[in-house]
Amino acid sequence: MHRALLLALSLALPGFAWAADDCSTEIHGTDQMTFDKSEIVVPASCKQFKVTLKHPGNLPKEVMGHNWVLSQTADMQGILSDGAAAGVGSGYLKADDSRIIAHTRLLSGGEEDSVVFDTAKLKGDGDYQFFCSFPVHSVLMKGRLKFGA
Ligand code: CU1
Repeated sequence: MHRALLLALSLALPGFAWAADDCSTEIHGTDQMTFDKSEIVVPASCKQFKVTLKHPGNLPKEVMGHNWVLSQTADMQGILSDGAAAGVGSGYLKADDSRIIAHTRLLSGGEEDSVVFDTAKLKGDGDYQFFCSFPVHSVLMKGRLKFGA
């Protein structure tokens, strides 16, 4: 194969599966205790979806840590209560919490993390929230996730 074509393919392929149907998104959590998105729409054509959380702030996770957690809206308060009890060392999430559909790790300023989850876990008529499980942050740091819209 032609060398330039090989190079072009190798550059294009790693991101291809995500780029084709926009099966990924990026969200920022800040030192101001906010997310920069209040809604995420997962296209029905996506078998998997990737969320990349970035924390462009400067504060350590013990002070202003952020994660991105996805669950059914009805499960959110229980996950938050158990997460607060689990503490910062556990990323403010109970270990192996089956109510959590997907989550990143808890980030300090300057860090980022990604999570990929199967959209088979979502229903088109489901009611889903994403949020940060650091205590109290979810008052501001939450939003809706819709599947198949
Ligand atoms: Cu947070």
